[in-house]
Amino acid sequence: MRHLFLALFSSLALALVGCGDSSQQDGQQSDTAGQQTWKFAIEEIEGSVQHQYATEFAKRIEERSNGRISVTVYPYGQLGTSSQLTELAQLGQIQFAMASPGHLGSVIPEVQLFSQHFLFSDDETVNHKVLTSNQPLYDTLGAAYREKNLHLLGIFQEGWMAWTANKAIESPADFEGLKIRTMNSPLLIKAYELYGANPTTMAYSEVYSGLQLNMIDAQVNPVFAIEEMSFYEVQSHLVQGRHLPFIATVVSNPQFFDGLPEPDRKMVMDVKRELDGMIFDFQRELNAKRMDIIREEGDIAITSLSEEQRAAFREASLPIRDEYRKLAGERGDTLLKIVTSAIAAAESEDGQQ
Ligand code: 6CS
Repeated sequence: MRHLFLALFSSLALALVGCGDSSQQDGQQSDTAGQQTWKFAIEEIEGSVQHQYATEFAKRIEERSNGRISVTVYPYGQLGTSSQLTELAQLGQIQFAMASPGHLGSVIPEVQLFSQHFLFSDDETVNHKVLTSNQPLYDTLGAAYREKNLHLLGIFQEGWMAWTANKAIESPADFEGLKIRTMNSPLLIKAYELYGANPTTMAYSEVYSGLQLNMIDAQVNPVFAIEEMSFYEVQSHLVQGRHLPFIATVVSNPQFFDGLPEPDRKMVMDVKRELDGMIFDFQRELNAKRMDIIREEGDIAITSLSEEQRAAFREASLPIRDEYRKLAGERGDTLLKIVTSAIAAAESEDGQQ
């Protein structure tokens, strides 16, 4: 049944993304004068962090290629759910996509490295350094992506995840029986089970009505998303625990990426490196601005966990490391070692400055 649906969806998406007069190579459009159109699908709506990334990517590629290459950005809802965007990139029907580990974890277990509460530094700049430039991380995780016919191009943060709920949350016990919506990676579900919650998954687009109709009691997302998806309108509490940064990955179709002429591949990599810094600053400012909007327009209690309260959550979350090793095997264990030692090194470098 699922395969039938995928086949039907793929032909529909093919029709949507592949139409036009020009000839097609690997899902991209090109004409005899060498003009090309690349497609970049994102998991968020216009105005979001991912939208900023993709539109800046498009702008810079168009400029650098002197208009030879144009990039069409498809915001959330135009080509399908997160999992469907990943499938389109695997099939080569689109050249670039955002793939959040929160959704990708059921396809690539190793990526659930990014779903582990309290693994990352409390300092976003430390995480930024590790996630954007640690080569062993890119090589090891990139190999897992390649096995699923995806090329891992970039990793970046979109801000701290915050909980919204219809009750106050101050300790793991407050999660007891709480029906919280998470993205669909097994480890995210497990993380909330460790707190005693009753996690459930649903598409991003259904969360607002799920909360409004009391089908779910809580959800978890960065502040900018809580504002733009209006979740704060249908919840009574917003709780900042800094338990996990929202991490996104940028993927490309491997056959397309490997088939690019060397100068074009270099252009893509140069743009990726420039966007690393741009998107870090952008998400910080956007999250702060959107928090102000929620404060001004919302009727929601906003709280932050104290260090003591965070310590209780950290303690309750720790069994997740072994769960990750079970799901992601030897390569997962290697990734855990790479990231924990890189974070410790970056923290001590920062401390010395
Ligand atoms: O919760 C989700 O499903 C989504 N949240 C964000 C902020 N980005 C993409 C993801 O699909």
